[in-house]
Amino acid sequence: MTDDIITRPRTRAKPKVERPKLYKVILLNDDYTPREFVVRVLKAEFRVSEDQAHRIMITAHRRGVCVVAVFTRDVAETKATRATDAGKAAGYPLTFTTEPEE
Ligand code: TYC
Repeated sequence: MTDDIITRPRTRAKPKVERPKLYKVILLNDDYTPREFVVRVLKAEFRVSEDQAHRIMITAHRRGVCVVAVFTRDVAETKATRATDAGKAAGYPLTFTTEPEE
């Protein structure tokens, strides 16, 4: 009876799951947007704490740019656009860009 055991050939393909490429959202410094406004936009769009938003804002202010967070491409682009539009709607040149991670 043991001779009748049929074993399935192990031919199942190894599932190939690609890790999606991640994109950085980058905050650019400018001379006009008030600091508190930058902090407010960071909190609203990126759901960071007051403390974290302040750190990100100050880093961009001092160094010219700061990486806010990384997301999949669609999410990064949507958030960067929404955050930039929030500044534009208030009359500020606040700018967020995206860039693929190395
Ligand atoms: N530099 C601006 C000011 O002095 C504040 C600011 C910080 C603006 C960071 C943009 O990404 C920015 N009012």
